[in-house]
Amino acid sequence: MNCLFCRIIEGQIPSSKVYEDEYVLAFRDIDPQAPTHILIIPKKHYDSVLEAGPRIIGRMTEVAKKLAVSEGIAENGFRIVINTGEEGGQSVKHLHMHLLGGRSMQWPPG
Ligand code: DGP
Repeated sequence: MNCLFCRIIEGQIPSSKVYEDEYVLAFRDIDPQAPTHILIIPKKHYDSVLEAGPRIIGRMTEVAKKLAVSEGIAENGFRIVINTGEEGGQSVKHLHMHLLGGRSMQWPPG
């Protein structure tokens, strides 16, 4: 299996897991861009959000919301990001949602 995040799902690469169910895995980003930086990924491989349907996107979003509360970033605010494609800054070709919080965010993003 060539996909990095599929290997994390299979346990072949260690990760700091914060949530797991039948469909979704969430773990801390190896290169955090904020005090809380969690990646939420589907267990089924999709190259990007372009391939994924509303059910899995909805599940991932619900997990992100729950984690925002449990991480203590819901009240002050947080950001959910899905980088897509080259110009979107997607470096890992397995759909993932970034949950970022714990600091003030800038807009527009770089
Ligand atoms: P993106 O640039 O949107 O494709 O985000 C990919 C993210 O994945 C990036 O923030 C760094 C993170 N990442 C890359 N390799 C690993 C890894 O082996 N473990 C973990 N936990 N995160 C990783």
